[in-house]
Amino acid sequence: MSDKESILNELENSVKSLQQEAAVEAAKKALAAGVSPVDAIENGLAKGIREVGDKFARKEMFVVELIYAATIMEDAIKVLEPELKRSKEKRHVVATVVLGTVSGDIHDIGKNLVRIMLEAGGFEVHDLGKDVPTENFVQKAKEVDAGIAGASSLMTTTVSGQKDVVDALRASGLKMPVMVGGAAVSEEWAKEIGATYASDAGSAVEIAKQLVGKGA
Ligand code: B1M
Repeated sequence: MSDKESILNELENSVKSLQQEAAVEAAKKALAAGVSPVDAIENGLAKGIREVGDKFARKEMFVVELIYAATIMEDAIKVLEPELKRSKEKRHVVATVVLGTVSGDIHDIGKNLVRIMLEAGGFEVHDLGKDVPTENFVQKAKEVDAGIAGASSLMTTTVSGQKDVVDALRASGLKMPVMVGGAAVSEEWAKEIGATYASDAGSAVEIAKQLVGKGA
C-alpha cells in the first residue's frame, strides 16, 4: 500500500472509529505528505463519515456517535482548510454566490466545503448557514445582486426546500441560475425544479463557472 493510500485509510478509519486525535494527526500527515486536501476529504474523511451514516441507518450506531463523528470530521477539515483555500487563481471575483442549506436541514459539512472551494475558485460567497428560511435566499440574492444561488440538502425530507428556493427566487423576479447538491439530490431532481446539479465540491466550481459563462 502506498503512503497516500495508507494516509487515506487512516483518515477514514479515524472517523469510523471515533478517534479525534488520530483524525487530526492523519490530516497533518496528509499535508506533510503532499496529499491534496480535496483527496484527503473526499477519499478519506468523507468515506468514514458516510460509513458512520450507514451504520446509523442500520441502527448499529447511536445519534450521539453520528454527532461525534461529524465533530471529528470538522476538526480534521480545520487542519486541511488553509491548504484548501490556497488559491491558484488570484484574484478577481468571478461572480457572487448566495449559498445555504435549506430550511429544516442542519447538515452543513458538504455545503461548507462547497463554499471553501468556490472561494478558492475566485467566487465571492455569501454563506447563509444551515436551516435557512427560503425568504433569506431571496433577500440576500437581491441585496448582493447574486450571479448564482446555491442550495444544499442532505435529506429526502428537506429536498423540497430546494424547489421552494427556486420558486421563491422566480416569484420575486430573480432569474439567476440555481445550483443544487447534497446526498439527497439527483440530476433528475435538479432538472425537474429548474436548477443545475453538482455532485461534489470540486465539480461545483466548474459548474458555477459555466453557469456564469466563465467556464471552459
Ligand atoms: Co445526518 N442524516 N441527520 N447528521 N447525516 C444523513 C443525511 C442520513 C442519510 C444518514 C442515514 O440515515 N443514513 C439521514 C437522512 C435520511 C433521509 O434522507 N431522510 C440523516 C438523518 C436522518 C439525520 C437526523 C434526522 C438524525 C436524527 O437526529 N435522528 C439529523 C437531522 C436533523 C436536521 O437536519 N433537521 C441528522 C444530524 C446529523 C449530524 C448533526 C449528526 C451530522 C451533520 C453535521 C453537520 O453537517 N455539521 C450528520 C451527518 C454527518 C450525516 C451523514 C452521516 C454524513 C453527511 C456528511 O457530512 N457527508 C449523512 C449520511 C450520508 O450522507 N451518507 C447523514 C460528508 C460531506 C463531505 O458530503 O454532505 O454529501 P456531502 O456533501 C458533498 C456533496 O453532496 C456536494 O459536495 C459536498 C462535498 O463534496 N454538495 C453540494 C453538498 N451540498 C452541495 C451544494 C451544491 C453543490 C454540491 O451546490 C449548492
